[in-house]
Formats: sequence, structure tokens, C-alpha cells
Amino acid sequence: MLIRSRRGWEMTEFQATSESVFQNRRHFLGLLGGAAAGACLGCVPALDPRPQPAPSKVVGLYPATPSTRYVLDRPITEEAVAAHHNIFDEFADKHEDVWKAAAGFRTDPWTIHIGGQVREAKTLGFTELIRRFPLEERVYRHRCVEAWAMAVPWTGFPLAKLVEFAEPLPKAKYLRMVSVHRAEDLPGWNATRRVFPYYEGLTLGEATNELAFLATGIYGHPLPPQHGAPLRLVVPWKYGFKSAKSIVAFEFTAAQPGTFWSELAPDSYDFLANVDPTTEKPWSQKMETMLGTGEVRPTLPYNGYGDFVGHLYVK
Ligand SMILES: Nc1nc2c(c(=O)[nH]1)N[C@H]1C(S)=C(S)[C@@H](COP(=O)(O)O)O[C@H]1N2
Ligand SMILES: [Mo]
Repeated sequence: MLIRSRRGWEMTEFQATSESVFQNRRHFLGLLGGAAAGACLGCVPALDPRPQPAPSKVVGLYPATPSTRYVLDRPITEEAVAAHHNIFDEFADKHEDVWKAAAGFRTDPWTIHIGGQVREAKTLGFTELIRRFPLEERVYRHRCVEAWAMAVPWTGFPLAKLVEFAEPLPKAKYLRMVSVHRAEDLPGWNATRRVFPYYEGLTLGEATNELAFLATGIYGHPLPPQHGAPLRLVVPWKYGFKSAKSIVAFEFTAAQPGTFWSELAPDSYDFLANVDPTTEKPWSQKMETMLGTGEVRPTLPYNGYGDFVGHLYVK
């Protein structure tokens, strides 16, 4: 995601760079709002999406059985479109460059740490972790705060299963997730003054809601690196930036943890970041543009998932 504001300690010599990035963002949003939206987003690149070849260890897990519980109100986005328009700032700033910068990123072996307020901290390999949970396929809408949207089939398991496995202590009230921090393999790590690793958080009520999903695959095969291999969060009622990619750690906390974007730009992003058509933050969220088709649709409260999650936010 491109940056809209800088941390207080960021120095003015970087202002010019940040401003030009901001201008690009404005240009992009202009395209979304205007007649050019279809031209900009509607083109399917003639490139191969280069999914990760299925490692032998996961053979037999894909494709997983599709769930019929979650239904879409729009067509599924073409795989090549979704695979070439990504936000993964540790790799590259431009959406269309992420898949190239991420190609060949090593995701095996991959170690995951589960700790904080839990009965006993655990460290285990990705394959060992996912073998514990039956995988299923779910189609979900995805809504980025930049006002583009897509609809994709994820493969994975409910985050609630991982929470159960972690055995949180009664004082655990939040779940913090941390993305990969192998700086030497992430060409965007030092490209801005943002401080990686990327980190996100949910309340335990959100983390155990049935919609909260840990994806290991997309379009019937393991995740390619640009989508957050080998394991990423998917919380479809929230803006896309909540869905941390390439997770290496889960930490249960008593206090609300900080999150990457809410700490970078607190006036524009909040901890909850639920999709909300009535807000103007960081700009109007009233409409959204589908990737691939350029179709413009009204934004739905909770991205259309209010029946599942609305009760979490009743005051
Ligand atoms: N580690 C990490 N996770 C991330 C991001 C990121 O830059 N770094 N971008 C977020 C944003 S803003 C969005 S919209 C989604 C995009 O997911 P996709 O590229 O698979 O569509 O990933 C989210 N997860
Ligand atoms: Mo996003």
C-alpha cells in the first residue's frame, strides 16, 4: 500500500519522494472514479500468474472441498488479474510489480511461533501446522481501503481452530500477527521509511468469528508469494490491510496491540478497520471498483458480512 502520511520522526529530505508517491495514489484514485476505470483495471495481463508449484509435502491437500455456506453477489475475479495486482509493500510499492519482486521467494522451510498469553508457547513448521486442520475452500469478497475490490476462492482453515490449538489464557483478549521479517529477501524492506515487519491485530472475538480465515491457498492451489505464502490472514469484513501476509508469529495479548497502518497514520486508519461506506477516511468509501471488470458498485457495510459480524460491534 502506498503511504499517505509519514511518522513524526521521518525526515524532510524524504518528503519529495513521499509526495510523488502520494500524487501517484491520487492519479490512481482519479482513474478509479472516472471513465478510465475499466481501461485501467479491466485488462487481464498476458502474463503467467506463476503460482508456486505445489510442494510435494502438500500434494493431496488441493483443491480442497468448497464450502457452500459463503456466497458471492458478484463473479469471481480472474486469477491472473488477482495475481498481478497486489499489495505487499515488503516486496514492491507498485501493485503491478509485486508478483515479479516476489517470484521465487522461499517459503519452505517456514517456522511459525505461537506465544504470549497461552498455556505453553509453541514453535512449529508450516506443514506440521496445516496438517492439523482440515482445509476447505471459501469464496469471499475482498475490499481494499484504496476502493478496489475482488472476489476470490481461498483455501485454508478457520483462525478459530488455531486459537483453540494455542490454548490462550483467560487474560488473553487480543491476537497479534506478525509478517515475515527476512529483510534480505524482501526488496521493498528498506525502500521507504516505513518500519517492517508488518503487524496486525484482532480482538479474540473477531479472531474466533467463523469468517476469520487463515489462507494457505488460492484458486485451488497453494498461495503464490505475492498473495502471502505460505499463510495469510483473511478477514473479509475489514479493509484488506488487516489481512497480514506471510505470517511467522501469533501472539496473544491482554492489551490491544498496535497495528502497522493505525500506528503509521492514526488519523486515517483505526484498529478495527471494518468496511464502512459512510466514512470519508482516508477518502470516500462509498463506492468500490471491481478488479478486472472495472464494475463500480456501492460499498456494503461490513463488506456485506454484517449478518456474521455485526453483533461483535453492538455497543
Ligand atoms: N505483510 C503484508 N501484508 C499485507 C500487505 C502488506 O503490504 N504487507 N498489504 C495488505 C493490503 S493493503 C491488502 S489490500 C491485501 C492485498 O492482498 P492481495 O495482494 O493478496 O490481494 O494484503 C494486505 N496484507
Ligand atoms: Mo489494501
